[in-house]
Amino acid sequence: MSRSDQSRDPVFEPANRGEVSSDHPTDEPRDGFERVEHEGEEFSRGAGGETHQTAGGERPVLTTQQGVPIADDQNTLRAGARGPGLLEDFHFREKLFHFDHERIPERVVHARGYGAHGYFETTEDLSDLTRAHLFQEVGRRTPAFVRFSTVAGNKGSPDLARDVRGFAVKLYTEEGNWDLVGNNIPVFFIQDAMKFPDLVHAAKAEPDRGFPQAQTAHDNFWDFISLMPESIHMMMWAMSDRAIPRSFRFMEGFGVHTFRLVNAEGESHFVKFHWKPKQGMQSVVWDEAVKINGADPDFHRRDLWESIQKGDYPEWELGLQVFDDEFADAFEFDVLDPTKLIPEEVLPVRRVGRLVLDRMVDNFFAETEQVAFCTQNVVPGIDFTDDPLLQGRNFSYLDTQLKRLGGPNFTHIPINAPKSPMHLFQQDGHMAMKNPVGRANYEPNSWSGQEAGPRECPHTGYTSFPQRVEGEKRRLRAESFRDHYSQARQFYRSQTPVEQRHMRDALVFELSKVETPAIRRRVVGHLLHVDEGLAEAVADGLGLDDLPAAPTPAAEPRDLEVSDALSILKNTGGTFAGRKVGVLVSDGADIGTLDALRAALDEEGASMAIVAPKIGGIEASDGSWIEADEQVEGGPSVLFDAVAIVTTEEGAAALASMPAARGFLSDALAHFKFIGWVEEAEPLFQRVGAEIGGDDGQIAVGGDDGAGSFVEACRSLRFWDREP
Ligand code: HDE
Repeated sequence: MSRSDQSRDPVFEPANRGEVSSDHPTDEPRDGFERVEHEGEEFSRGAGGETHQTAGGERPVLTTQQGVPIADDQNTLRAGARGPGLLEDFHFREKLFHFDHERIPERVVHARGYGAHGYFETTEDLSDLTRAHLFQEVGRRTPAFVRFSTVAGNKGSPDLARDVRGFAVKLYTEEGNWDLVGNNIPVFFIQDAMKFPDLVHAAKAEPDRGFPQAQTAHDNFWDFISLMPESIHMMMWAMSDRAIPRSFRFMEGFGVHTFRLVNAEGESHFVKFHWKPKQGMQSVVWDEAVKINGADPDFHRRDLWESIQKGDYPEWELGLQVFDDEFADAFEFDVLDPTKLIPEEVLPVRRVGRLVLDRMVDNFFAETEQVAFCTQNVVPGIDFTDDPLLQGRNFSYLDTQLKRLGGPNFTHIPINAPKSPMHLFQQDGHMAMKNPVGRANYEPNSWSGQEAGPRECPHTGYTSFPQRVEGEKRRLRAESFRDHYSQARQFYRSQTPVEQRHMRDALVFELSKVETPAIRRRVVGHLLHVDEGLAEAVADGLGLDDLPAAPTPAAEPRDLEVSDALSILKNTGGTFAGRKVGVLVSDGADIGTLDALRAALDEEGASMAIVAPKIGGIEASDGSWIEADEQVEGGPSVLFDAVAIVTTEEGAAALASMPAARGFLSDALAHFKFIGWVEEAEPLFQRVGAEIGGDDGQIAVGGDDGAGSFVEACRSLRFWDREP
């Protein structure tokens, strides 16, 4: 046989031709295709009308983007089996062309994110305050899409980076889309949008070396912070446990800026938006965050995915702080200054609705990646204020979408399109999919009926609040924005001692990564204005010989009332619902104890995962087989909110010889977790140098009440008394 004949050799026949793959996830034809019967054979009919015979009538035929059926997806078209590829191979060319263009620019900030669908339900009629359609009636539901994110890291960065979290909500109201593009921290680093590029450059990887990734623990960030006193308040939040949330479900969200609500009479009130997690608040400890990033860099994604998959839908209440000019004038800070908050004790948060996330996306790229949030997306009844950061954002977001999504028609992508009717004369551009129908593409026009197209409506259309504006055209920072330390001090002093320790440790950790001693000293100088005790403790942690001088403040810091709402540990919710216990087991583990644990956790709305030496599982005390959810190497205790050790003595001894099992227990102890135990587990405790039941955070889970007592203790989330 000559070489040119090889293609006829069966060995070189295209693989799988005409075969049906049995692992195709669904029998359903692709979206937009209907299945039809034709002369006894099944066909899948494309939207364009052409028909393709399915392989064996079971699966849709693979096609090109043009809908042309493909016979061979395994081999390029060649001149002879060992010959050169041919230019006319349109299928190969199209496949590679498309693959080569799969990436779009990642977001310049908030690149790493995870989204879910849900709805917002109004629980209080707000028609006296705003004409926004979604707030007009109790029980009204508005579809919502939420994207959570970190800020500094690239798309592939780990979830547990110490960072601010984005909390961006798109509400598809009947009068258009309202985007509330917030964070999990109620204040921002800077007061003027002019400084945003500098802030982000300083926070992200340093430009000469391209690292560190998703870290503020480096010179550039702290250099910038130390030279920008207005950032000190938010810096304190970023050094608190707010920046290492347990997961998206356990964090608050904030609109940050002061906005306006405008009612049908045209009256305006100021408003600050809050999202309050029904699940309570919870964070991890730093050492845990570091380890989670290795054990499961997608920890937050997985958490949201799993909770929605199992029907445990995360929920937040929408809270409003509503106030008028009189309050704004009397309040001790400028309500337009985004580095300041209004304490809840000064102005209570009114709960007016709930946000429920109940559906994951069908496709991550199409929805979560392509979703385009814009602060300027507001609806009638919601308006802006002159907060200089908000004004700058209104400019920036549209701009960034053009770059990221490649054209002005990104609103045609389903995730961005309003669910209310759109009638406009805008047309054409890249990827236009919704051009106006008919003759008129301008206005005014003298056509009539359908031909005439839409017209503006002064009654129902969006009208801006007619706020008076005056002043000289200058580049100025308002005098009323001068106090940079008082609220930072208030934040620190509102924390529990445990949280204050964590902030001190975070500062020492971050500043110890800063190579330039002068930058470390400058930061400690600022801390003297926040709290002297804190400054001294950080100086000590850094090994400074003396305390640096405090910089001269623009405004002398004041002592403000402590605000309990600012602490996480004062607002954990007192429930263990939605949390997960990792139960380390061995062969022969007592089935009664395991069953009781599972029942008690079920009742609480929590779950449990079996962690075993082998993923295949174990044989329990009654001879039944229990499958493992994690093999101990891949299921370290950092992935769980609490743990239990349910083994035989022999099993515990075997586990004691495994570093991962020892780490499971010693980390749980070091991270202040509640630990359930059975006596037989003692050899493992001994091996890690711990006394079994040695503190009140360790609870015997055997016996009649063991499981119940364990779950009850877990409601406190962590046993902080173990902390030295
Ligand atoms: Fe953003 N921000 N931002 N930001 N921001 C973006 O828009 C910007 C700010 C926030 O999940 C970008 O689509 C400027 C404050 C979230 O898709 C960009 C300023 C707050 C998200 C942008 C700020 C936020 C973004 C990057 C200072 C909290 C992710 C990609 C004036 C209230 C949204 C994009 C998502 C994203 C600009 C400050 C929250 C470049 C100029 C303050 C949650 O447009």
